[in-house]
Amino acid sequence: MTDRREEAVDVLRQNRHEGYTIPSATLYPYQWNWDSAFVAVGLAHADPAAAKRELRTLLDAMWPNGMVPQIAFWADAEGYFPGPEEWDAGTDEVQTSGITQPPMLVPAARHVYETTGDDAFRDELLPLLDRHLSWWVDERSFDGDTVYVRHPWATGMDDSPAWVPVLESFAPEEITDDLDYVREDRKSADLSEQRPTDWDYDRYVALVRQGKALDWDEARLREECPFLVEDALTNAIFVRACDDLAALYASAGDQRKADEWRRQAEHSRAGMRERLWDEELGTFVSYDRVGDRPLRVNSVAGLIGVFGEVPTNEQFARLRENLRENFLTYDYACPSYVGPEMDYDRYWRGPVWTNVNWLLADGLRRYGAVDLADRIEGDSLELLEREGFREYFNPETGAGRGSDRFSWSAALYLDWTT
Ligand code: 9YW
Repeated sequence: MTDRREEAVDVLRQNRHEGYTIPSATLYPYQWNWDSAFVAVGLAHADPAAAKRELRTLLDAMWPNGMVPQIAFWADAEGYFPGPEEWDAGTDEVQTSGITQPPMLVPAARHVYETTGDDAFRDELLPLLDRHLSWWVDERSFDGDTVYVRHPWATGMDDSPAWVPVLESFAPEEITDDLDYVREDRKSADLSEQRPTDWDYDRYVALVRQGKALDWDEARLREECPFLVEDALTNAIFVRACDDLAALYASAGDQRKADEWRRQAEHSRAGMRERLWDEELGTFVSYDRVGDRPLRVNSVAGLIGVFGEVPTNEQFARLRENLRENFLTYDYACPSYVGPEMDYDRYWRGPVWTNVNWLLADGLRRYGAVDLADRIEGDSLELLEREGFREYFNPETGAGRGSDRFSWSAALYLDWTT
């Protein structure tokens, strides 16, 4: 094993708690939803038992209605805001946050199943994954095709410039009367230039306090929450998740269920092509259901449509052009956002993230764009080898940013180098 691979295994071992892996010992001390999915992908070869356990623990945090939370607070920890009391949500089993994250756990489950060939694991997970994706359709879709989220943290790309018009559309005081809080994510001075701003944070916290005041009731939140967004990234992963669930059912011999989820994937894909495609930008964009408007920004989120094989061939030709002309002109692929508010060092406003690169490269291979996928994977490996397992990277200098010994960076390094 190379030194870097050994180090990756070590990062994951050190970040592992009882049955799950925390994203970062310095910033994120609990179980996060899509982080665990990427960790499971990376562990599938290196430690298959831990990969399966990771997903089982995540599904243990599922709410009775089928929502899989963004955070599961399995054990007490210091240093994260908002913590369990602030969210005041969860199940008899575990306290959780009151929002979800992109359903990456389904593609991860398929990956782990196909790597291990463990039929019992597949059969155990099938009904749980089915319940989760059914929740998206039943609780989080206006039209039965595309799905929505109700917090920037649920998108996984918290401070994307796409959310600004929605966050501007309400004053935090309109939805909560308590805006007192202390941030935990900027304790070290050098991080404050790399994290979301206070303006963003006030709105994130107000949305949490509104949710809590409404007892996380989906129907009431659908009426009152000012942030109801059909996120391009979540939808791309949702479409892929439906296809992957169909494939898992097919391998288990349940053709009826396989057909049902294949049809849902097609239906959701058609909805995305029709409503979320932006021909001028050459990408998918998110849609604000409250303001009834597209959120037109050139974010890598929209390119990840390829992960769900969403673009038609014509749309793909345009998307590839956009990728080449606007994203691959930086020294390191692939910046998370390009446009007027681009900031090379701030979180989802420009830096390169390895999980996004992994999704994009996987999707590009599905379209036969091997050269582009190789470029993205090659840059990711170069960054990880040179800078270590950082949370994100400056797309021009390649400098590592955010926390170090970050779990999904280590996990995806393992997957790429297997
Ligand atoms: C938060 C844990 C999470 C990731 C998100 C990333 C950040 C902040 O950290 O979110 O407090 O949840 O944006 O994608 O899951 O690594």
